[in-house]
Amino acid sequence: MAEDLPTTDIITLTRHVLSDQIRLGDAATGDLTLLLTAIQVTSKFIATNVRKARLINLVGLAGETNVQGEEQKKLDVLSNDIMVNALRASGKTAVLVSEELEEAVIIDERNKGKYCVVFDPLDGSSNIDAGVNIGTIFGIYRIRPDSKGTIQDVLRPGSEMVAAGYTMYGSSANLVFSTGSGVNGYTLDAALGEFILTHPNIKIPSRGKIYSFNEGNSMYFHPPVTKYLNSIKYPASGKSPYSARYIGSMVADVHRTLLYGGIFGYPDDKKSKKGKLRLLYEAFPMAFLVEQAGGIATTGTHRILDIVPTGIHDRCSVFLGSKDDVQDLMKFYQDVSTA
Ligand code: P6P
Repeated sequence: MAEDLPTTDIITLTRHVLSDQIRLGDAATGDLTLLLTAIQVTSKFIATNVRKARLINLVGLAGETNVQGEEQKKLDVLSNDIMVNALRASGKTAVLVSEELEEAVIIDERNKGKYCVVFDPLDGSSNIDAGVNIGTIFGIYRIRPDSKGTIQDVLRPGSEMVAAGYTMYGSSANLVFSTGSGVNGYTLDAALGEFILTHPNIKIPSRGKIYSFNEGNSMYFHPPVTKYLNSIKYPASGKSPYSARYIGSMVADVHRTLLYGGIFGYPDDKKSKKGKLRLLYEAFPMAFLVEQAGGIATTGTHRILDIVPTGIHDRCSVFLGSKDDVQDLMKFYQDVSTA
């Protein structure tokens, strides 16, 4: 629960990030603060368009398909352009990776900065027309020392990210992010045009009562997943079964998991041999947040943040959530490896 924040002393995202910069003293140049401010503006802009999409007929197909071969929705295209333009104009970025762009964007010398941003501009877009919560997911690397900013600066483990977050567009716009010292949540006050601190220092419960998997893929699941799910659906005597909650929009499913606990999974299976979710701009940022909130993010056998990407659109198997729940899942993989 958010502590009772005094209404005459609202903490905006900008003020909160600035207080971080002041705390770091001379070590902070202010560049990350300005970058996060630019990202905040993109979230406000995208939120506005998502909210009025139905009114100005922005929903529906844009007539194009993206690198994933998925039909692009108009809001996808718009959100990607908003992000690329604002991040380039910030003068703080060197490399951009977007789910919507086949190649990485290398920023021109005049606008080049020292950060790389990987992002999914509008994740869960298949839900746009149904008015279900969707979101922007982002992760930030600092370019390597002596680098001029190349694709090698983003083909690094998620553990080398300096910040990560998401903005969920639903009944309100919620921006949740971390710069490596815990996780904070902000809610957009549209009248003020400011994200206000509403969820300080989010900590994921050590165990939850919810599992979030697309069980429509059950026939393809590998045995450890099937055995784990059976253990929480048909628990030993005396225990209550878990509840199933699955929205099909990662930002919404992860947001609920962060706040309520439990486990979210999109594992690799016999159909999606490498999994479905993207490593760089879906799994890494969410794993960063979940670990910062005291949870675990794994492929079942490996810590997600330790994976070294080989390509900017790599996929990976994802289980994340409450420490105890994810450790229970991992035991079923260990049983296989020791069998
Ligand atoms: P499925 C949305 O397309 C997405 O990338 C994630 O937001 C979500 O978790 C997943 O795919 C849903 O996939 O196969 O259950 O529709």
